[in-house]
Amino acid sequence: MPRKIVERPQPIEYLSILDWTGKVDRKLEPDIPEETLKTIYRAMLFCRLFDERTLQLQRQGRIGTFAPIKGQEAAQVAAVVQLKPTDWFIPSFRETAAQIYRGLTPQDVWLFYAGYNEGVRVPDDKHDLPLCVPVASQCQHAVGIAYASKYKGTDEVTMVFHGDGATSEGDFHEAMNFAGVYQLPVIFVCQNNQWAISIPRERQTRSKTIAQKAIAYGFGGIQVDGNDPLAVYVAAREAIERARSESMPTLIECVTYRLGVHTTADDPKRYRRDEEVKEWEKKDPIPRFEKYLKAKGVMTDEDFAGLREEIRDELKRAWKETEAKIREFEAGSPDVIFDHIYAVEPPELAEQRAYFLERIKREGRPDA
Ligand SMILES: Cc1ncc(C[n+]2csc(CCOP(=O)(O)OP(=O)(O)O)c2C)c(N)n1
Repeated sequence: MPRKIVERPQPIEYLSILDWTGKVDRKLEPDIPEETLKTIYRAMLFCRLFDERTLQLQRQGRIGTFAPIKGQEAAQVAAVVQLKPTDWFIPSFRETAAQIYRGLTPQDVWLFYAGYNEGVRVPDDKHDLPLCVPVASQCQHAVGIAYASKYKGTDEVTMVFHGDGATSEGDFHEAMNFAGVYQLPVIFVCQNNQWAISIPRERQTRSKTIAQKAIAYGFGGIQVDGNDPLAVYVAAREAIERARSESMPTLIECVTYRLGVHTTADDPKRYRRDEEVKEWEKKDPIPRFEKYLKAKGVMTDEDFAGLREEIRDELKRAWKETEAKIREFEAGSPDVIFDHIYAVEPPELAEQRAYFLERIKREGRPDA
């Protein structure tokens, strides 16, 4: 027979449990302990307030440019909350909520954006990687780590985050292929926030979903409402289980929205409509989760307000500490910019460092 269907196309599942009005699908609602629900909420709110404060600091010129996460808190926190500390967490540059949940402090993040490498130094006992700016390159790191975990026979799972734009990069496809061929315990979490700087989702790919790209590589993909912490939690739970017990990868597409700027160097008014943003503001994961927690009797309005105050105070203290650290670093020698580049400094860099120090001696510090 010259023509036939080789295989029936695999359908892609879409999962949503808590809609934006606060209505829950009782049949799908996961049984999450109250303490975990509160932990997820606190982490989401913490990062929303952290994000607002970081934007102010950047606008005041106290730190450099950064990528805000406003709107993507549920997709990040509810995905990582079930990882063990020994599992591997690999972020891109927009996973501050997940990074902070995994143990990075606001002081670390601010120090990094103020220009100090000390802020991205991950303690040796942690199974986390520093943020990755080259789009999709972290997918390669993730499959390498997952391959090592499988080779060593550990039960570690690797979770890597990337954007919708990253799915157009060769690195993403190579990583997906490698994960499928070697059946690696890795979970790709795509934060489909609808925009890759000024490129909208519909110009990124002709595929109907991003999740379906997993089919081509021989494993499962699922699309979830990324602003619904319950749906993200369930999809992550299933993917972690599949990775841990069957050593099989999964691609989770979290349909979410970047409510703010791409980075603080960007002006989205030049390419996207305000009405679009307003529509997505209605689907904001934080008020949605508050409605759920209130209806369930887990938290009250007073609890929400109290928590906001507590977090604001914590952030105030954290910035004071960060400023003190910055002053301490500033008092040091500016040739610190040559540190942490190579484990062993190559001769040309040593020459540049010596020239720089000599010039400072002659002409004074450039920042004085
Ligand atoms: C390899 C590479 N190419 C281009 C860039 C410039 N760049 C930075 S972010 C970005 C868009 C990324 O979009 P997406 O993957 O959807 O993630 P988002 O920023 O929306 O979270 C681009 C093109 C880069 N950092 N790395």
